[in-house]
Amino acid sequence: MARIFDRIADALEFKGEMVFRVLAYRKAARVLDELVEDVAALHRDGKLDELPGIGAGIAKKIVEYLETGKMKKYAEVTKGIPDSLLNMLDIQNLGPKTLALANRKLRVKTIADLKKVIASGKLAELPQMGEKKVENIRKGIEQYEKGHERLSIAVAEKVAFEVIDYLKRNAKIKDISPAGSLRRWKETIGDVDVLVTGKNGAKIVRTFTEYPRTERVLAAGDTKGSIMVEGGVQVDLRIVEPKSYGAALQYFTGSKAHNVRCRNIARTKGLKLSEYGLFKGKKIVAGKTEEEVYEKLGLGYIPPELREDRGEIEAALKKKLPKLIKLADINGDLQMHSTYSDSSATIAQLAQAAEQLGYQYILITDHSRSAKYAHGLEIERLKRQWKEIDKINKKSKVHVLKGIEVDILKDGKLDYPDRILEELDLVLASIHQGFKKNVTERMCAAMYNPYVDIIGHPTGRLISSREGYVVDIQKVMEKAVETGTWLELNAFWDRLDLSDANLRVAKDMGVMISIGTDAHDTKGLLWMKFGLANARRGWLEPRDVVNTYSLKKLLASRKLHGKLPAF
Ligand code: DGT
Ligand code: CA
Ligand code: CA
Ligand code: ZN
Repeated sequence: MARIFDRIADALEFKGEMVFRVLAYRKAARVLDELVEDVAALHRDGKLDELPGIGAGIAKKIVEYLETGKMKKYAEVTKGIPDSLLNMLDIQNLGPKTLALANRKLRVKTIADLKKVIASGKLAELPQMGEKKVENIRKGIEQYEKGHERLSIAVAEKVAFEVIDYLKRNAKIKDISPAGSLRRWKETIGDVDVLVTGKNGAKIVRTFTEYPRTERVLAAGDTKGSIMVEGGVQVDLRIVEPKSYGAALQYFTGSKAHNVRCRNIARTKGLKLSEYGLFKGKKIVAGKTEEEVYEKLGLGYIPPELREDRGEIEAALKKKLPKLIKLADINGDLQMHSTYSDSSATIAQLAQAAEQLGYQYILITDHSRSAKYAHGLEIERLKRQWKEIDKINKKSKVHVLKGIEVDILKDGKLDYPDRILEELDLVLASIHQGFKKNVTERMCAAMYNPYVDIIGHPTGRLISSREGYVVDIQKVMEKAVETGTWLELNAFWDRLDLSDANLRVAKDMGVMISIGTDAHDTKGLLWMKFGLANARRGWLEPRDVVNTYSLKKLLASRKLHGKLPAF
């Protein structure tokens, strides 16, 4: 149902409908998508109109769909507009008006068509287009295609979890584990790999191909199978014997580059490593568990997140592997939004959800007043929020910290005066406007403000769709160390910003990292695991991350309480 509402919004946008009507459908789509309860049950109990953002008109359409399985509005607005065309609205820099024009004048219906009219120069000749606009669209297509050939970690993880759960319940298997890039927790995943042990391989593969969400069976044999799951996710399954499970897991976890190094090390020891085991001549010396394989190679266990041949082999040989941070080390979440701005969760609900995660503290970071699109807080409302937080803290086990995600404005100033920032426990400053204009300078200026503790999503990328700011991140890191400002690792799966590579550099420079989920509902707090995955891929240890601090230490580590400010 959420997808249908999104499609209606796309079609209306394409037709040049008024923005507020489009937004109403988008909002409905998001609310439904994030809904925990059964929508049919809500309807039965007459509670549909209690959903935030669902007006009478939308509620009627939900009921129509529940009762008839169809929605007239959907058929009406999408009539004559192919899906391939609407999908193109996700391309950055290509607005609905331009798309409609290209469709009408140049018969553009697919991305391939669009690329053709860009190459031929015909798109640039349309009224009000020009070379520069077209160049931006071309870049948008590039980014879109990059983002769509690989899956986000969040999508892949969910599919893998469901397939593994299905196999555990329906097939006779002994061990089961994800492998490949998913087990290494890469930010994007090409396909999902799953490894199992069990007696009857052919039967396990058959059960696998009967997974209810299978769209297509790509391969099915005695030791491997491959399916395409709804939504275009490929899942590869391998079956091995228990005596080879560890070696196979090592092999199929990859990365290829890491495996090449491992095999070479085996060779120098007069051994041979394959997916069947570690062999001396014909005799197997290790294979049951990954631990024994790594042990016998003289490396000691290397966590999957490090297996990229980025120095982990050298570190392992010297027994200098990092003691990676774990989810259990995390004492709190340092970025989230409440109903005061654009989230569906109240502060009390967030505190309660955080308690279930065993946290000591959370930082509420609603948007500041310039963020009109996100219902940013005027000073009056911010002050009202403080009162509510004080009240909640009297009862709550989790300490709610007063914070803000204050906009770094186009001129480099912050969206609130210092006298307001001073009142907050922690201040997170982020760029949401002017992505190309003096970003480095503006961020540095923000870091020189004694009340700014954290810079939010420092590169501004969206993995699936946006490249991010034009920013000298090295310089930002230098200033972060100099001023004692923390840089954020945003755990939202489409940001994961700082990236693993940037985190590694930051760690070596001595930058402190602050992890925030940027949750806009209580479920969003669970994204912490993606942040942790990225942190581990960036070699971070507990001491590199302020979320491992106790509440007391966290507050004592703010720049105003430490060695600074000398500026
Ligand atoms: P992906 O799916 O593109 O995100 O990346 P991976 O790493 O999951 O790659 P995939 O699915 O092609 O293969 C899974 C693992 O199997 C890979 O990480 C290492 C192993 N593997 C696959 N093909 C080869 C190969 O030709 N040589 C070696 N050494 N290992 C391989
Ligand atoms: Ca894979
Ligand atoms: Ca694969
Ligand atoms: Zn933000």
